[in-house]
Amino acid sequence: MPQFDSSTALIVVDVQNDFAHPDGSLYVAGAAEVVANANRAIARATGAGALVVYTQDWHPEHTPHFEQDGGIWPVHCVADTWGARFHDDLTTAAGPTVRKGVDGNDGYSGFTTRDPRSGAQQQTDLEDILLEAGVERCVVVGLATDYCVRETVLDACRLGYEVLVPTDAVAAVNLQPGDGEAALAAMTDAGALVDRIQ
Ligand code: VGL
Ligand code: ZN
Repeated sequence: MPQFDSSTALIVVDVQNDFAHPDGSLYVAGAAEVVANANRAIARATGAGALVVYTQDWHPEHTPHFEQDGGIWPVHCVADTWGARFHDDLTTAAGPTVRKGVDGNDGYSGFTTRDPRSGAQQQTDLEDILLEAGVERCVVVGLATDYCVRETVLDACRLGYEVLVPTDAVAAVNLQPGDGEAALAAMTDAGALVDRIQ
């Protein structure tokens, strides 16, 4: 796990029941280890006075993001349902939560969401929260490596942050075998430090 300090933020991506619980509709294999290692990172960040920000995928009942409505995903993380809640084992409330996908947008990145029909992009509050806290470096953990972690990391790199991704605190959906590895390679190409960081 990396060293935290007051100019480093820990971004905990989408550790919600639908991704992190075996009964979840989009359960990601390896999520239990992610929860344990995310908790370790949260404890270290909190102890070092670093900002912790959580993201939540937060969808309406119908959105073109879902297969039933023309998209590719099973129904997941519907606002105010069990599936959208943080996994019970996750250390919560160490910092603010940014919800994405509200209004039916695709919300892969914690920083930006996108209308799946028009492609129009919208900002979440995440960048403002980081700016206000004087953050220069982001450590990104959570689910899933090949979707929300990847997009959050790529946006953070684009925005000029130094980005670290501890590989033992992320896990991939792997719709296609190798998606997780490809996502980690894309993050490395974008300038992120992707490693088993102790
Ligand atoms: C995610 C698929 C659909 C994620 C969100 O959090 O990685 N994946 N919506
Ligand atoms: Zn989603």
